[in-house]
Amino acid sequence: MPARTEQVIDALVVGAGFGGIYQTYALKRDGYNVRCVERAPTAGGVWYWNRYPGAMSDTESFLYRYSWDKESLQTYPWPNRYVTQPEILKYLNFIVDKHELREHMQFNTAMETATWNEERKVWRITCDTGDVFIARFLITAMGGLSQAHFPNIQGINSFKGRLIHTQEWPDGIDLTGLNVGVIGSGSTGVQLMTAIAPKVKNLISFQRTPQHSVPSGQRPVSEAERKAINESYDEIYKGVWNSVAGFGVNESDRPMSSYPPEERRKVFEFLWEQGNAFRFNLSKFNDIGTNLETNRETCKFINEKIDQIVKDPRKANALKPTGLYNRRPLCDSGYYQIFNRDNVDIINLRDTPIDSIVPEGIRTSDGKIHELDVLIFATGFDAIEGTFANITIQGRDGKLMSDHWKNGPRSYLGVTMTGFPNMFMIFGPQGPMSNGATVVEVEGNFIMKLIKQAESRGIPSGTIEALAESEEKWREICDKEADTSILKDAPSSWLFGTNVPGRKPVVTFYFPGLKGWLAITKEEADRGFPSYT
Ligand code: NA7
Repeated sequence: MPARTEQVIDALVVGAGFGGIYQTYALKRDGYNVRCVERAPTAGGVWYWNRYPGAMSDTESFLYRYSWDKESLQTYPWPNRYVTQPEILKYLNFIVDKHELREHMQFNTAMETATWNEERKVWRITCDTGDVFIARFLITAMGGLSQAHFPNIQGINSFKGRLIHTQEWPDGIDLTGLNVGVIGSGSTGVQLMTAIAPKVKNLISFQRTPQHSVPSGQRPVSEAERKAINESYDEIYKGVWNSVAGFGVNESDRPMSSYPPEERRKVFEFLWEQGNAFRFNLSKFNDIGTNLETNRETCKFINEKIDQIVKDPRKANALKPTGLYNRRPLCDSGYYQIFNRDNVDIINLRDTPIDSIVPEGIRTSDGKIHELDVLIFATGFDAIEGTFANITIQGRDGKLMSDHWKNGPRSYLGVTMTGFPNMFMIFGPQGPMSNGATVVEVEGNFIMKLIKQAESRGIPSGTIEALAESEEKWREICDKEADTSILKDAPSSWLFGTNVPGRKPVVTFYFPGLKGWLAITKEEADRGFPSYT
């Protein structure tokens, strides 16, 4: 790789997804010389990579966008209740062009190393293209879910058909008339299988753990609805910033026990009809995620729905979770219904685990070979830690980020780390557990405040870095907050780093979400950043 000359800039943003686009905009707006590098050929982040059939946001359209571009908030079209992957990709690229950010962006460029120079108080960043940046500020916006988790199943390399991971979806592949197997039944697997079932010859879901899913309620949005939303955006966002999850739901303050038993069923039916996993979870009962009785009653309702929808009792039994409703909530556009099709089957891996992948397909423990043309891995992500796995970041005194995270990913407030001055993360570990499109904005705003605070200590030499005790205390707070949640007992979950063998289990989110995080970061700024040095 030919060495390129060093580009001296104020700030380097890594990643041009939702987070990186906003950070690039905010830095440019405030007069910084900013560059943004992105490994994909265009902007979009996860929405560039995850273009499998059926990919859609399950945050409702009116909030799956930026609040700061008030004009686009009012005028950019979104015809349906949810935006699909192509629509999101188009929107993000529209924003990039509208705000003339593309000229600050360099695509097909992956960051490889970042090294802090204590003497010069700058980061030296190298990329796989040979580019070298010298920047006072480094902002990683590479997404929490950007490294595919590809489980190493015995015989995987022997398969004669096509192997695909959903986040590396090949252009132009046509599944029509093919025998397709899917491993993975999380958000991705559910969306994918629902979309491809009518097209493929045969679809087999190789399901390890069934999950509860509720209807998404995807539908067109009328002009009158859009007008009403446009007129109340200020109020809507006030509500979002004052909520835990930030999904535009009026979060209930009533436990299920406060509803008479005969009313609960009606409430559940209403929630089912209304659609949306976050509304289902948060809008009527406030203790689905914290109270075992409430959680079990919720499971019972969803399992009854599965029994009503799925005609074949064998398939219905396979689809019904036996555990709690404690994974990342799912919603779908007719997932359970696809199992009424003759061309769709389900293999319950709890009864017959995968023995191995063979040239013809998958062999299960009962000796049966399921013949496949295409095998799709909807097996999720090596979340957060995986994002940084191929990058070497070396902070003050030569400290490696991988060492700092040797007991699992950690941060202060999700955005900063002790020993890594003037480095900020969007979607770092222990940030607010809330709607991603909103989180990137509030984290981005806080990062701008931190940058200005660093500069108040001198330009170009000012630095800011979280105190070791702040980071330690934050870890304790996040652990304690997660302790009251039933989600922590999930069998495997990227929210706790337990979905990838070998990773250290860790609480990766701050459970009180936006409301709690905004209060803490406001106090931090109002008091002159006492948790930083
Ligand atoms: P998830 O939610 O992590 O789901 C991964 C799925 O893959 C889940 O059903 C896993 O089963 C399954 N899996 C993983 N490894 C295996 C092996 N070895 N054998 C069988 N099945 C396996 O990823 P998604 O992509 O669906 O969603 C991630 C996020 O993207 C989601 O939370 C949204 O925020 C968007 P398991 O349950 O572990 O038994």
